[in-house]
Amino acid sequence: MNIKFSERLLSRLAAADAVVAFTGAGVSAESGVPTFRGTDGIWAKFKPEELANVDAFMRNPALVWEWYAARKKIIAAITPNAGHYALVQLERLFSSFAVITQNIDNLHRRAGSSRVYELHGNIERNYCMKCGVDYSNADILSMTEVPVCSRCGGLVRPDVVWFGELLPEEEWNHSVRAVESADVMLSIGTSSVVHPAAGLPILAKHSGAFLVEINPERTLLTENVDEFLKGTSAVILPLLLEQLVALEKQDHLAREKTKKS
Ligand code: BJW
Ligand code: ZN
Repeated sequence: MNIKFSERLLSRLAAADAVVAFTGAGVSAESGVPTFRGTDGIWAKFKPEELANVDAFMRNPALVWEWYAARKKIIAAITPNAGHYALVQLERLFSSFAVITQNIDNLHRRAGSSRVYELHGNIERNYCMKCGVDYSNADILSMTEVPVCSRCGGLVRPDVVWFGELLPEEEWNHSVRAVESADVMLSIGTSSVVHPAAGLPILAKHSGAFLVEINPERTLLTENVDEFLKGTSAVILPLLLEQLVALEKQDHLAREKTKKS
């Protein structure tokens, strides 16, 4: 595919010291993890409130666990895609680069991103709601009934953030700090409907960052961004990386020439 990004976008990126990539379910779609909303989303049939909240879990832990066990299996079997890997390469071009993700699938870390803040938890972890002890996915998936704690008999739940729950404080604080000092923020593959995470791109813009959105569809954020790059993350991110590296090479050659003359 041949997309030529704007001079404005490339020069803002080339001049940036600090960049933040804020990601959502769309980034993992091309790895085979279904998104939440939209016609193909995992919630096309279920309302999020029916499964992703603590009341639903207490009412019917077997149903909620059935859903998480299925997703744990899908996620364990897939691999990061070209979008995740392009973010790993981009990290090397800036003095500060953070990935802030709403995704729980651990694919950014598996791809090799070194600074990842997970705002909605991680599906590879589980804990007892009564005594807090951790359980691995291997422990959980070997159980045939609803997982209960072998130490205290409490219910075990996935370590993810459900509706009405607070986001992990440390991850949130680090994210806000990274966003406030970003020169460029990329919002990638998120519908921008779930708060407080959806407020981060707006915070970046108010703090002076150049705001870019990558998504095949327009979202609630689109009218606020400086550049909207329409397309999927596994296509757009590698192209952006390629054109940025080409620009840096040109600049380097130009500087070498000036030194010689
Ligand atoms: C592609 C693509 C490709 C497709 N390439 N792109 C302010 C206003 C209104 C409500 C609230 C508010 N503040 C808080 C609330 C309540 C609530 C909320 O936001 N509700 C809204 C739905 C209205 N928020 C909360 O409850 C949060 N907690 C909180 O606020 O605590 C304070 C509090 C305490 C007590 C009482 C009240 C408040 C917690 C939110 C937790 C969200 N958890 C989930 C589940 C995680 C576990 C799990 O996975 O099972 O997180 S919900 C779900 O949505 C998941 C996601 O991380 C999150 C965001 O979804 P995302 O990533 O944007 O996915 P999609 O599917 O929506 O979009 C995919 C996008 O990709 C689309 O745009 C596609 O076009 C695009 N795409 N293919 C690139 N190849
Ligand atoms: Zn326990």
